[in-house]
Amino acid sequence: MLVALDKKYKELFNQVPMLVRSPGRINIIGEHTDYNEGFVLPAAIDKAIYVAVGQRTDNEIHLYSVDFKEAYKVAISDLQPTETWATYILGVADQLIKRGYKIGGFNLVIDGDVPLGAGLSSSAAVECATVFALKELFALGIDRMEMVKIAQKAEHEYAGVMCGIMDQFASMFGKKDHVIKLDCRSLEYEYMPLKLDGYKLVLFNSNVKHSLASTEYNTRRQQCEQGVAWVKEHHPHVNSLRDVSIQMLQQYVLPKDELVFTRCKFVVEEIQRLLTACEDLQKGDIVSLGKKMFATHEGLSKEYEVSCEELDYLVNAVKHNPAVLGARVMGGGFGGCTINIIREDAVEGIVEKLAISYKAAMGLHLSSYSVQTDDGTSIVYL
Ligand code: GAF
Repeated sequence: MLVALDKKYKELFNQVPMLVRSPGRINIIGEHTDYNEGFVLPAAIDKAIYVAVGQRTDNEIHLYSVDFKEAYKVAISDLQPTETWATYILGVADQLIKRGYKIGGFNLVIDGDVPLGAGLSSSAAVECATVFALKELFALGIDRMEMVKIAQKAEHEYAGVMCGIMDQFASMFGKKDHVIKLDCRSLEYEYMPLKLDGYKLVLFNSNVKHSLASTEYNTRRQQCEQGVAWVKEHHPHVNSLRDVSIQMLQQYVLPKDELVFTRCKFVVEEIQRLLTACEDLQKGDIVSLGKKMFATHEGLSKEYEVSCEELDYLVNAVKHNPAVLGARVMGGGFGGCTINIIREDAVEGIVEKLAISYKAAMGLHLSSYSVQTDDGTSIVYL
């Protein structure tokens, strides 16, 4: 793919490009906790977005997507969101300019093997690849954490999704054979070795993406903020669900709005669940970790209501299989993938059977990926 990308760039722009890779991500546990100042436990994976970039002598941005076989051209002075794949790249350029970084015109060709709309954060990977490439190209001297924030803001302003920091952080900071325990309040992080002796991480892609995803995501965020505001009326030090207990929710939120209570309760419990899951990981107790993943799914499905029929089907179908330690919907929800911990020797059989039954039950094709953890954003040398 890289050789083809390099070739395409040379063909289009008659220039030697710089290549940057930024990976997709998985998240072991800790969902919808990042924008509530909780913890997350993501890892970068061996599926990535690649960009080939080079400077231009004018002030224009010329883009080409190999996937979509489509070009996009705009003057730097005319940057605005678009409804296309280009928006993530333009959003990053816009953020850099708004923050006073000097960038000129550039060419960029994009390709990758992160499945789109599968909940593996292809958009964060595009943003991180772009910000890293532009930082190198224009010698901007921005550190990784700042790049993460720029990428996240690009998603807010150009894709309209008020995402937390997890996806961009994981793409930028990933480390092979490790998961990252990130405290989304202090932004302190710790790499934890991921040892799954005899087990594999397998993703089942439902191949659905419900159109409500981004609106519902933003609604969940508002519901959490509402819950915090009601608690804060009585406990002024409370700034996020990280500071809130179930008892506070029962006292101040439940009487006002049961739905907001249920949403907030899930988040408070998920933050706790993640902390105990980290202890499991440290002890090498992946059986216990797996059970927590099922519990997370239950909460995401019944309380936070970000699952869907197809994802519930995929989790329920493996739930009682002794070779599957844990399974749950991963990422924002409303489609995309489930993440599963499956005994190595059982993977093939389960994938085969599930593909057949999923097709019969939902009328949809099931894709599956066995993923490895990998390093974060970097330059690629051919
Ligand atoms: C999406 C968001 F982009 C993340 O910030 C996070 O909130 C996740 O959904 C849910 O955990 O991937």
